[in-house]
Amino acid sequence: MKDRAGAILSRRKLARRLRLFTFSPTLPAMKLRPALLIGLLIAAPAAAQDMSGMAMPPMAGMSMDGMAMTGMTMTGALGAYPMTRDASGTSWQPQSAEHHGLHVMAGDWMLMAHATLWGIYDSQSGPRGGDEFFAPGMVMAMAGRDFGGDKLSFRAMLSPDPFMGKSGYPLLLASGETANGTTPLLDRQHPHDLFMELSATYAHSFAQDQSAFLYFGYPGEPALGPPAFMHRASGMDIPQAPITHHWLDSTHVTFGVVTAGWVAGDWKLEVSQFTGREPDQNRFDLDAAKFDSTALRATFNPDPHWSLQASWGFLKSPEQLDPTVNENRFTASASYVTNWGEGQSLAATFGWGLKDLSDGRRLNGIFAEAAYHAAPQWTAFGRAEWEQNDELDSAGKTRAVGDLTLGGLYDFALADHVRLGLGASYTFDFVPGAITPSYGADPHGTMLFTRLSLQ
Ligand SMILES: [Cu+2]
Repeated sequence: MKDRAGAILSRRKLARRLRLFTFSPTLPAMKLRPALLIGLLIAAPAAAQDMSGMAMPPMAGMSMDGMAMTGMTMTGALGAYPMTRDASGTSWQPQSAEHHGLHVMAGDWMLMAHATLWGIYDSQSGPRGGDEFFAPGMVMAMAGRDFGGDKLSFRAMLSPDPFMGKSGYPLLLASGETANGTTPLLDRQHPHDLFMELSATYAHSFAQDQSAFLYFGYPGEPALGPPAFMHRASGMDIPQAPITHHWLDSTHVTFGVVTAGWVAGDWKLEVSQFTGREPDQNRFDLDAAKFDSTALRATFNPDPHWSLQASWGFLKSPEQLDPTVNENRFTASASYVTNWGEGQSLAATFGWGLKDLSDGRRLNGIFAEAAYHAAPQWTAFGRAEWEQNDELDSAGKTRAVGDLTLGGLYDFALADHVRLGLGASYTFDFVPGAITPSYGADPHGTMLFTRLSLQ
């Protein structure tokens, strides 16, 4: 009965939302179908949440506990393993990771919603730094249902990043992508696209723990690298992007991805065909899909605490400003998560990425990051990075640079599924003597931030 009421409500909301999508001038007619689908995905969980805010009895499926009581198995989108293993795209993390999201059953469909909105005051030192306030984040909606062991799921992820402007935010030593289509974005982190993921996944079970899956995303995330930084347990509490983003996980927003994979127990093997070109500077639209690049990834979760992956990708002409250069990217990473007590946990990831460029340049990047929840409200985090970068020095020389970020966050529970966090972080930047003058003495960055989470 509640489901039916929800459906009626969502139909009305849906109509409103679809109008928004249909009138978007940047979407050609042939691309409207995914937009409609996504409108539906976003409308349905939102409508269900509206219901819970009304004078209705709490719904049985509102929490993980509620779900367990109804006898639902919370399995992953790609096979018969615990859902907490699923991270961004088709990537895995340790299944001890906390699962974020509001859950509602609507008939046979399980709907989930999750949102994070940051408000960050950022001050980066020296001539190449700057002071700015910006508000990154994401809103994610998922819908999944079982067909006697097989599983169909949809995911939509949107970001408010484009509203911060094409040139993103100040971040010393960050490089990658462009704000104007003619010069590279340096010492600034690019905004993510409004549409970060619109994807569909179908998984077919063969036996108890074996399955094959097909993932389509436009945009989506190919099988390359660890889970994207804002989706992995060790990185999601850190307000800034890693400077090694383009060495490891920058392909998380790719306009056109098809991934086929095989899950056998704790192993996953997958292959992707995707668009090699990074998103362009117009962050509100959908870029052209080319499917000209390939990636392979092997993932192994030996126990609930660990997730290991190794991947290779051939990226055809990834950079808009360097279109004749192709890239072979190699990555390997290990993630660890453990929980104890109520809301206490430790999550850590170590990763290496190599950009092997077709013009002979070979650039390595390494990062290690951790988030420690001493109590449900308290988080301490840190990230250390080192990379070989050939864009930061205006002479084009390859330079080894690094950073170390330390910070903390306190979360206030505003409601059952809503938290407001206050935090601060400090970054030490390490720059070789040869380019020190342009960064000033003792380059560093400070961030003061709030974070609103719906989870
Ligand atoms: Cu990114």
